[in-house]
Amino acid sequence: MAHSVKHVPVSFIVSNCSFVVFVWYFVVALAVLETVNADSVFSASHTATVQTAAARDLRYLLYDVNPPEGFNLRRDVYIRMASLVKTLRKNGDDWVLVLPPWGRLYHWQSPNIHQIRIPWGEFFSLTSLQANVPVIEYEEFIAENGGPFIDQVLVLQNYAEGWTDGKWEEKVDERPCIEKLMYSKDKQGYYRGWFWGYEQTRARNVTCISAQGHASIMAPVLQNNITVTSVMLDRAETLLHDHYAGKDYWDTRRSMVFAKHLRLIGDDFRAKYLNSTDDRDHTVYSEDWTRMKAKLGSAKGGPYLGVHLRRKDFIWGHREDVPSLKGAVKKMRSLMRKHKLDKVFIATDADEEELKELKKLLPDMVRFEPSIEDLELLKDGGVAIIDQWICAHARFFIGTSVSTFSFRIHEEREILGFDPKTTYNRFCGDTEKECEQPTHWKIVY
Ligand SMILES: Nc1nc2c(ncn2[C@@H]2O[C@H](COP(=O)(O)OP(=O)(O)O)[C@@H](O)[C@H]2O)c(=O)[nH]1
Ligand SMILES: [Mg+2]
Repeated sequence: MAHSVKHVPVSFIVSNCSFVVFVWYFVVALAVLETVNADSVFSASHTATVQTAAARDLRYLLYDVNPPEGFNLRRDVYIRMASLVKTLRKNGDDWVLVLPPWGRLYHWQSPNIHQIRIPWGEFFSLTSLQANVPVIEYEEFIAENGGPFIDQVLVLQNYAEGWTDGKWEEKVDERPCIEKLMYSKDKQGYYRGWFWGYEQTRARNVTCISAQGHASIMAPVLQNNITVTSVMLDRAETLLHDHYAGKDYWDTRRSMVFAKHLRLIGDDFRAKYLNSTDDRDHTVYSEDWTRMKAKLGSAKGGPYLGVHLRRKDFIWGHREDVPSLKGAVKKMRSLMRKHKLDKVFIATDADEEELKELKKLLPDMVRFEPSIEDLELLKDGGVAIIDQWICAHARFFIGTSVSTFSFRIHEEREILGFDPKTTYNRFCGDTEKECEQPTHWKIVY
């Protein structure tokens, strides 16, 4: 729980600084003039429909996340949705989670490459995901479902009135939409909107739901108040983790194995430029995540310092907890001395100007820099994963304060069995007084 709260400032900063995203949002909002006039999904007629069939009905849960959110918060939301699907499956119907195609992410700015409608299989191992909870790609859903139709979209939102009497309680209610709806009715009466770039996709119904609580709070609504086959939760990040860092969280997290081709590229790079191999570094990975149970402290890691240096929107806000480049380099040099490492691998989203400065300050730094051809193949998401994979194999790692990109590296290192002292480290701001270090979240197997 404490951890989910920590995410809040990140989204806040992203939402405020992503001017381009803001403008885009505005344009879309203007285009959407229709207000929702939907059947009440909470109406008595729905509730009265008792399921009598013995066979479990096949049902689909789709979801999407607030557009400005980045890749790694989206990975976190997947964990929440997987948890909800597990709850739903325990209670009745045969629910399947439909993976929202990747694309249109604000940070994926490489020019001239096609980055939309990307299936999860390009970034993650589908068989690994499936060993945790039934999932299918969106295009499979279209095929199985007999067309690009989603029966019901539920747009999740907070409560307009906030917490009543300053008291937190879990609740969910159908409410009027607070924000302007991002869906509009077409001539046939279907709802059109952003469905991951699939322009033929439409929804039969759209309703707003105020929800305050953990993901499985939606289970009774999906089971009792809604009887249609496919339901999409939009703004799914509104829901919190059922149990952050509990067994179910870690099962899902461990199942999010990176696609093999990305791991192989990362491994080749480690061998070639960082003198790092799994055998020597005790980071042997099992293809089957259910059998991966490395002892804490067993991984040694390659002879390099791994760094995640988050810039862009993290420095635009002049945040106190993010260092200057000079400050960061000073810290890197001191860590290299302390741990007797003569190589440093840097993953960063720094712009060209900052990169130039960084190279001047630290001429020996190693970075993964794909050619244009490689980038077309891997896309920005694949490059980010390779960066994370290489950082995850370093003898010592230091990341950036409250970056979900860094958090996902922590988890990867925890899975590989690193000593927590080598993982839960972050840069301090140049003038930051209390520089609290990241929390160690232990795997529950
Ligand atoms: N390749 C690469 N991309 C990065 C790096 N840091 C940030 N990014 C990009 O910027 C995005 C940051 O958003 P997000 O994943 O939500 O992480 P957060 O904003 O740091 O919490 C990532 O998804 C990447 O696209 C990095 O070190 N390497
Ligand atoms: Mg982000």
